[in-house]
Amino acid sequence: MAFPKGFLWGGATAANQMEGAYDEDGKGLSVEDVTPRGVKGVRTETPTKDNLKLIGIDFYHRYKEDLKLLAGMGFTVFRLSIAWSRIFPNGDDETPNEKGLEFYDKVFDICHELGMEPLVTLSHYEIPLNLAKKYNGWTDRRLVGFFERYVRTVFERYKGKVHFFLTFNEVNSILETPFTSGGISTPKDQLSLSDLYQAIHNEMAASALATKIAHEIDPEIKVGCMVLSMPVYPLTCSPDDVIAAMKENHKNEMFLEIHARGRYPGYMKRYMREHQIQITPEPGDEKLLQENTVDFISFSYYVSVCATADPAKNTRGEGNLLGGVPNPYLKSSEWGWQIDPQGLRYTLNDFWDRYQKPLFIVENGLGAKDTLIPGGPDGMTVEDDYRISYMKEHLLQVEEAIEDGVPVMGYTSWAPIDLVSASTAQMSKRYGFIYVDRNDDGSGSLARYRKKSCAWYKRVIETNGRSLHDK
Ligand code: BGP
Repeated sequence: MAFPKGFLWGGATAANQMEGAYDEDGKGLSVEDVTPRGVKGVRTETPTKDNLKLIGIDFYHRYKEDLKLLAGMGFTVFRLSIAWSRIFPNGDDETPNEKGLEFYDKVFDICHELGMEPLVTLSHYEIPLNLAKKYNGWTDRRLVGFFERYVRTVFERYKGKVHFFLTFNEVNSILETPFTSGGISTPKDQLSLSDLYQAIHNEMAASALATKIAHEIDPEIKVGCMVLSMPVYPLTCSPDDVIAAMKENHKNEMFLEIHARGRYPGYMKRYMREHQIQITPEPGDEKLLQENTVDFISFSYYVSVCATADPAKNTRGEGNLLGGVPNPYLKSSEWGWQIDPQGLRYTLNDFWDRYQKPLFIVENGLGAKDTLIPGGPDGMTVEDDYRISYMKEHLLQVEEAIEDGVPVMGYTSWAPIDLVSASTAQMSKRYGFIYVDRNDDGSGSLARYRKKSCAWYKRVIETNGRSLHDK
């Protein structure tokens, strides 16, 4: 029996992809409200009707029913994010928006009534738009102060209600999507490496500061970093490819080194030197990072990729924001993301070997097209055996890692209920155990229907993973 007692089972979501109500009760605009085509798409000046996130799946008004459906699967944890712009509409406001705070009070209270521990991301691709426009996002050190005010408000307000916080969602994705991840308005092709790494440094300082403040306000709080994990394998066993893969991995591992060990790794100093990257840390930053490492490491896991030193083979496939050379041994999802369950076992072992911090898988799942048919407990359903088999394969690898001796705190699948995709802003890229009747053109009743995977996951949770071995 591999999954330990108390293993946290649940699902993961983000405010901007689910809540809707983008301008209700004093909420300000976030960067997501002006990116109707997803992270790599165009930006608009003001929100446009074709942006599905403005309504999302209307969680803001349906949270009670939705939380009940999730708890119905036996969830013991529910990952969600707080929309920063609901609490500080412009990001740089002096005082918080009470209505925004009240909303999350209600959500957290219901989570507890239903037996689910909230796992809260403080910043999940939804930086207040004003901070992007006025300060160029995290390139400006003043954001550390604004973030400090926001997190202090949140930690104080929800003291006793939230015990697990994550600072920045997929913090390393800023390398690829600086606007979505870092509120950086400068187009990526014009952004200097110095500005990019200054923004990263500012986020690292803000993350350490948040960890410090959380522990001061409530020593019971556990703070984790959240990285986009994506093992990079050498395309061949040529030593050149091995080094190419090592260098690609370093770009992402740097974020873990800083969060878990509190210092910039040597290879990063070299990279900065060789690329003439100039950043200006504040006095005291070194100590701040050193003294406030995270309590645990959380990560998303969807894909692995390859790297090669051979320019002729250096193509780029699709994959969760950060991509790489496709692996000839793996199959892909309908969106071209390569599926590699063993990569999850590998990642868990790798992170544990290096950092010796408890690990939490806070995103993993299959984005697929679903067909609604009559049946199921709600009159309509989806026979999503492909999703069940994806999750089963991955969870069996989590079990292997636990057998390997890796301490895994929990698993929250992305996303337990269909919501708007981050990369493509589609509804049709569905991840849920619960179907939401909304289409890419915005039509649909928003009704919820439990899919076949819903009963399957319920049983996995109820048996603490033992049913994964059912014939
Ligand atoms: C991660 C994000 C999520 C989520 C997920 C699935 O990158 O943290 O917000 O959306 O991937 O990606 P997508 O929605 O693009 O399919």
